[in-house]
Amino acid sequence: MSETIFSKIIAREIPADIIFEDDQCLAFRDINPQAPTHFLVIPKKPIPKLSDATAEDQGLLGHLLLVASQIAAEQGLTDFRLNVNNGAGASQTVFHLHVHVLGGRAFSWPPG
Ligand code: DGP
Repeated sequence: MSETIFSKIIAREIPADIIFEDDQCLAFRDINPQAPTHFLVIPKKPIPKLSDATAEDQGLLGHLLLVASQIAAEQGLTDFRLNVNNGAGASQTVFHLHVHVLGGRAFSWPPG
């Protein structure tokens, strides 16, 4: 997989407002927030997009969701939205899997 802006954030080659890190993942605030709270949870493993994940990534994918929920609670969020864009047609722009976590405002349904 080619290098992305997120692999550079993992490697500390470019700065980010990192709010959580463990051996499997990193969470940092989105540079272009779409809600009062908007952070991204990414695996350290360079999976380009969700549909590239395999059965061996099952535990990692679950971990990303649990970390997202735990950080949301730490940020004082009770209601929040998770979003994963898979592919350019779904508005994915950075091809390193990431879970958007947004909160602090009301969200409509269906999403745009
Ligand atoms: P997506 O469209 O799902 O691929 O979302 C990519 C998100 O990544 C987008 O909301 C903006 C964010 N982003 C892009 N470049 C950077 C960066 O250099 N730093 C941070 N913190 N976020 C970034």
